[in-house]
Amino acid sequence: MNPLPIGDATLEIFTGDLTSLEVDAIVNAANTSLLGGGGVDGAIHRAAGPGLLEECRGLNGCETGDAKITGGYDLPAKHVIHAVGPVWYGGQKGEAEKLASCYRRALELAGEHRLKSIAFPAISCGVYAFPLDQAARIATRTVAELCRERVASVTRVIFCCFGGDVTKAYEEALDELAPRM
Ligand code: AR6
Repeated sequence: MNPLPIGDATLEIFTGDLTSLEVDAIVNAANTSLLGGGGVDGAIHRAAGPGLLEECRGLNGCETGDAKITGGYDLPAKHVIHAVGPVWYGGQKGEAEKLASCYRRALELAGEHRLKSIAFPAISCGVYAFPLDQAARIATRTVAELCRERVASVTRVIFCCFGGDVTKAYEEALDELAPRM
């Protein structure tokens, strides 16, 4: 699938490991403690080395729907933006708004640090059990809105998909989006 141009940015899909990407920031699907965990969070901490956990200890955690930024340490990415997605409780507990807020806050932080390239995992789509198709639509729409309004500083947004089912959901979400942009 070709990158989708929106505003000053392009949105693209990459299938593979987020920790391999040489970008200004990768986004972590963290928990409120910001002290590590499994899934992509575990992979990021393993690849970044102990300096990342050390910096995270000083951040005092993070609320659901919010994000905080650190260095990238041993990662090829310069920064890590730790976003805390919602746990899926069935959809009536503000899950969609909180997930959109993660993407918005991550792009705002990228803007404050004048970052140009950013890569997101499918936040909340693993352990937190957010339905994949809905999450992919929220992720792509929220990012596209900020890029279209030229609120975001980034020129390259990568949706990093770990596995074919995730890639398919994002391809469909971007397909839905394309005619409206
Ligand atoms: N690169 C890209 N994506 C990955 C990678 C990777 N190396 N590894 C997993 N994914 P999850 P959540 C995908 O569970 O649902 C942690 O313990 C994975 O396939 O990592 O937001 C935290 O500490 C899925 O599509 O995050 C929290 O406690 C997506 O990343 C909790 O899990 C998100 O899955 C957060 O749960």
